[in-house]
Amino acid sequence: GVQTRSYGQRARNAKNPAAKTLLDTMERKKTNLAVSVDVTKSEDLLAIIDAVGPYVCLIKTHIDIVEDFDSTLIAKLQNLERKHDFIYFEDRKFADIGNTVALQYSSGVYKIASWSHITNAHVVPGPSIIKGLASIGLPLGRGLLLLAEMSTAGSLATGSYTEAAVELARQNQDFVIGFIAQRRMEGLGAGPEEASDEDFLILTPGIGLESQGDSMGQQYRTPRTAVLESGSDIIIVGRGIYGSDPKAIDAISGKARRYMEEGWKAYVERLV
Ligand code: 5BU
Repeated sequence: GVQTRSYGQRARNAKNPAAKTLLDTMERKKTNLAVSVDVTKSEDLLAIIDAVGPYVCLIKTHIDIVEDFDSTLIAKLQNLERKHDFIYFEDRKFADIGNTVALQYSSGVYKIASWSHITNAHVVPGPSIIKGLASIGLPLGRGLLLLAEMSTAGSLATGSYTEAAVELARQNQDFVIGFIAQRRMEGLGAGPEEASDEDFLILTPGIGLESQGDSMGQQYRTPRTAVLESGSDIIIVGRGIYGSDPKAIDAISGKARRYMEEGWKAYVERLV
């Protein structure tokens, strides 16, 4: 089930604008690294994004953990997006009825849909959550990831739940561009030999080279395991890059480069 087409080939076939931009960026910058920047001060957030920007296709945010958020932060995030050529993924994990998620996505303090190219949702509510988010996101050219699996020990998102997430994605291919998952699930169009023109991105968190996990259930696997063995398209790395000291900007750049190289090497090996 490992995807063997190149990111560039897949970009050419992509219909959703966010998926197309993401795949094009990956091919152009030669990176399948997303950095998850989970810090609480906007100054640190901006400095880390600036440091890892050259090495990423995607920056993942949890905008609601920023203590000193104000609307000027969005313009600063967008300046970094232009400077370094990546896109944003707000890891909001929507989980409510369609009407509520449409409001949470478009409104409030964060106005996520206005700046975040990609967001994600749990499938607990069923198809209505996709309908609600699509009512806001589709006209803006945004893309949605469904949470098919989680990286945590004892996750309940397994088996028939994961299969149901795949089925919901298939029914909404204009807006659902892929999954948060630990592997490319069976039956998802994987190579040139498969006639299906469906194409879903697999984004995998829980990636670390130095640590096995944390004290709160997080579990880490290497970029190589995720990309080469499990068919993931994008590795998501947080504390593995900025964890030891969010102020040590040179060390953070160096680590981002290392994860980028590991992820790309595994992808190139997978292509042949
Ligand atoms: P870490 O510092 O690399 O452990 O951060 C991982 C990030 O990915 C963090 O922002 C989580 O919220 C996010 N995440 C995850 O770790 N595992 C999951 O299954 C999902 C999201 Br979904």
